Amino acid sequence: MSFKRPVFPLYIIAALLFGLKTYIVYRFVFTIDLDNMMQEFILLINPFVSAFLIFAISVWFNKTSRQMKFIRYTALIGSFVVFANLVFYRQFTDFITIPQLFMGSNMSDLGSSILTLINPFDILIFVDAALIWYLSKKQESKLAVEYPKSGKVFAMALSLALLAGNFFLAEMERPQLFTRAFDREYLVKNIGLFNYHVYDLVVHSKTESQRVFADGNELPEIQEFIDKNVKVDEKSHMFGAAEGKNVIFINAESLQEFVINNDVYGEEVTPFLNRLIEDEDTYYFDNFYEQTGQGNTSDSEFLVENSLYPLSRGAVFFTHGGNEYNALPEIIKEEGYTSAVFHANNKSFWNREGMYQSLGVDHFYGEEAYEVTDENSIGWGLMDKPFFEQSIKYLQSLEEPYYSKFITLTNHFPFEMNDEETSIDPYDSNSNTLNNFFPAVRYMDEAIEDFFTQLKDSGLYEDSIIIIMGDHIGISANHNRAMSMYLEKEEITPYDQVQLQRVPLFIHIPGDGNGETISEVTGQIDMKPTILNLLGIETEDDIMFGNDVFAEDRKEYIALRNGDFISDDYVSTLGVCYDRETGEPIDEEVTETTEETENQPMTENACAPIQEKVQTELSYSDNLIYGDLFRFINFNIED
Ligand code: GP9
Ligand code: MN
Repeated sequence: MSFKRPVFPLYIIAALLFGLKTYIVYRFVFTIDLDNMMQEFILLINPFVSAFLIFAISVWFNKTSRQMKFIRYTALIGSFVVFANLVFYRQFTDFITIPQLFMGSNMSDLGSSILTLINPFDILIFVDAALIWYLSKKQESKLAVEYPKSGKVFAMALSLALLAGNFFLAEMERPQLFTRAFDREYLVKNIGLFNYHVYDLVVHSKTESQRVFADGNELPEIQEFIDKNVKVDEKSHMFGAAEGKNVIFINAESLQEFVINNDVYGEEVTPFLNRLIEDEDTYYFDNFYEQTGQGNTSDSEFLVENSLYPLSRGAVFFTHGGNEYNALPEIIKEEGYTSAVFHANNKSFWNREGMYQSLGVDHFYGEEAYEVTDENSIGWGLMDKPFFEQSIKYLQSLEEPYYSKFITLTNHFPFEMNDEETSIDPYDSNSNTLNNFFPAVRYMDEAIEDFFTQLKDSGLYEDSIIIIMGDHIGISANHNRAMSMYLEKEEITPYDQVQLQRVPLFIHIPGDGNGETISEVTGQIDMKPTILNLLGIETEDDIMFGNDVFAEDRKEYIALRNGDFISDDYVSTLGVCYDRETGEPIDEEVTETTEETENQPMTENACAPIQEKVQTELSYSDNLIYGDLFRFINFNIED
């Protein structure tokens, strides 16, 4: 049987071009950290390995026209995947996960943000696909392959061998690469964007099947871990301090701690909040961390309402919006509280409408509850000042006592402001995002000040406590150069990066008089137990991973969603243990030297014992959500 060998097979041309393009994007467009030559090498080979793997499938098509069609569509779809990840990366410094693809409604709502994330030069990403398209149509006879079976098997075997080689190097460079699934940058830089997506798909199917097979068997083990490591026996001195009062919770969009008591060219960024810290009725927490993942605001809401961690992939509001929970609104309803959320955005954004039902929220005032015009909106929608102003009437109509949450919107990337509402000058650096952040934060500060006045004027203030919490960072690591300039630091180290994850927390209790600044390490996971304690509500057997922020005896660490943590003494990030006070890395200690290990003593990092607990805690929280385990528990409130 005769077969045809082409001049140069198109699938190889396509793999080379596609590999080269992907490498250029990895190396020069994504900001992937490379620490050594091995990492450089792996990053160089993996785009070619995965491109070869995909394009080599084409040799199995017997009809050359089908073969050509496969190659050109693969090049086009592949280019689109690179482009989509790039746009996503510019916003989130992260790669797309499968659950996020199902959040189309959110993506389309990105509106003005999306346009700022696309660059005209991005069109170059499609150049190779266009060339392949042309060649596949015009030069089919010269470039198509008709191999005998042995040739096909050889192409496949070669591509799999290359892949195995790549995986082997990757696993050597980064042990446990595949088990630390949340470290997406490591996955992409070691196995490539496309293999990462395949891996993500496999993980996704696995977690989906977890619910089906779950039977609640794990619950005693989780409860035991919580009893031993999390639960505090003593009630804090603030137990019942706000009994029967209304709770007004302000979710302050993208508000970070570093702007508090700070200035831009001599102008205070948050004059109202700074004064609020000094108020005798305010408890201010300056070492309070956000613990969100890919679900941003919705993740912070999830943490607050449940004292569970959001997921490492996707937004739990989307992926597990139908689960059973034992959320704060449900618990306090038993004590006669009404709950309401105010947010002038689409109700479907982050699947809030669906999730709020699962969390037991009684009323959700979304965009349609507000009068939104061109004049009173900017960026993502209704500006914060009219938002608060228009909310007062609804707040007055709620049955007391209530737990209400206000989610602000103006201080959201890309931090657009109009001239009339801009009170301070932007910063001047190479990052427009950071520059514009300051005037937008100042606007939010003014909006919150006005809201306090309105609460007082309408008589709602006295019977309420007001909690203000930053939901997550607004300035990502992409802006580190500008950030280091603003903070007058030589560089932003990984330690600094963790410290930048601090967001402000204010607990303002009118009439309290004992307010102070509290510097204990605390986090969003602590909000549910804190609010329950303030209201004097005791729960029996609840599953929570946080503590009351006022408790003397607290869990020894705050875990971040990526597995990093902060304890009294240490900050652990990217596998390095830092002294929390000095920010200096701590040398590994030699823990064991046996005969066999004499040449290579075993070392242990000071953070290791806590690290282990953090991993266990995060995975227990994940299991509770993936297995929908709350459906197997009957919760009771203590009388
Ligand atoms: C949108 C608001 C902002 O409704 O919550 O979204 P974010 O991107 O911060 O999650
Ligand atoms: Mn947000």
